[in-house]
Amino acid sequence: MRTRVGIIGAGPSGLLLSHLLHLWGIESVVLESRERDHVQARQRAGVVEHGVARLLREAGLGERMDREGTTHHGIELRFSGRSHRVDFPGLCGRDVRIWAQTEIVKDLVARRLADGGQILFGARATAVEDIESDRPRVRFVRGQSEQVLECDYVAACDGFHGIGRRSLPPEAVSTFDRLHPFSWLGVLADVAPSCEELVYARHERGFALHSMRSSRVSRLYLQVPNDTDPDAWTQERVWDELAERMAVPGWELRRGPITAKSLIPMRSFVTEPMSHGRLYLAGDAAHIVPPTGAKGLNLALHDVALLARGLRAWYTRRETGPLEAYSDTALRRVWRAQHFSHWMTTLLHTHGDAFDHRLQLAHLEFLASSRAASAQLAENYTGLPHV
Ligand code: RFL
Ligand code: PHB
Repeated sequence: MRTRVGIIGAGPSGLLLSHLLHLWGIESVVLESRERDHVQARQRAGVVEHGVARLLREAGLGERMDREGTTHHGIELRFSGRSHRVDFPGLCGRDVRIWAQTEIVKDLVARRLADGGQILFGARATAVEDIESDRPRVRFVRGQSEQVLECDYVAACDGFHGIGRRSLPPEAVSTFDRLHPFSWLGVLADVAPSCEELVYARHERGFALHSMRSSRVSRLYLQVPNDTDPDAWTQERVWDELAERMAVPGWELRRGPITAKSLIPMRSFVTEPMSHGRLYLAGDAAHIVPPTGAKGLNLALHDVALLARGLRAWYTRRETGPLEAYSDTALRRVWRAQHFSHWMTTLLHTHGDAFDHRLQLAHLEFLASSRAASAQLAENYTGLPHV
């Protein structure tokens, strides 16, 4: 099998890359180890930055996001039993869209298939070879047969556990890693959200986050120890803990049946550079951030927009500059997001000793009283256009 761009992974990054290339007349094949139903059902991110929402619209993928998603003009920070609203448009002139990653993936799969795109579900890539030549190849297994996809370029969009990153020569890459000593217990509940905007709460018992998926479905998270067994958390215990950590006077948490529970590790990770020869990494394959800053999905989509532009410059004008600049350009945004995600994580989670807790509270008080401090949060959360 032969194509121009071989893409490993049908998560948001692989699918958007394939779609953007198609819009510019560049053929690709997507290899995805899981089946379509599984890919479309995974519960993950929910916040789409201002610029990423525009990118999706420009790519013809904004229609359902604009009809069914909602625009959020701020978030609420809660600490010491009080609340501080960060007003995005007032502080930085931008907003965010609440639109689940699962929905973005559903739209992308439907659109690629309607456009005659090739997504091979159940096709697990096992090796990427000859990346230093101009004919790289991806070996993959589908059913009982082993096959080879020959390409001009390979894009590894296969997430943190994929094979793309491991196919870079070890001597050519550096990695930066930090695993936080706590995780999130994420739950999905059939109940109307108890707030109009996302609530990020810092509490002595640990962090809590209230997000949403629709007017009838809430998405909530609790900071828990790394070795937590989600089954040890009964529905009642989850709700009691959320209510206690998010409590402010006059506010009540609505409860309803919890339909899904999972444990989410909090990790920061970066690979440098994000390319070698004709193999390019994008999204979680190259970097992951703790979800407190809501950046994982956004970074992934920024990466592939950049990579698609580089490939277009090559195929339409034989220009190599944009592809050569891909890694450096992407990494500037990645490190900005790493810093913001790390900062939000250490600001809001219980960790360290009493001294650290006092520092957190001092910083939260500063955020609540300083426009400049709040503006920094708003700029980073809604997405920096110039990075
Ligand atoms: P994805 O979404 O992980 O997609 C990678 C795809 O590659 C496939 N794959 C392979 N296919 C073929 N051959 C192989 N050898 C393969 N190995 C893997 C996988 O099956 C998969 O379909 O990466 P992508 O596209 O880069 O997108 C990144 C985002 O998914 C990610 O950054 C965010 O979802 C991160 N994240 C969250 N971000 C937030 O901002 N807020 C969240 O609440 C949030 N929750 C999460 C998350 C990531 C999670 N993972 C990856 C553990 C919750 C979870 C559970
Ligand atoms: C989500 O809706 O899943 C979500 C929102 C904001 C975050 C993390 C996750 O920071």
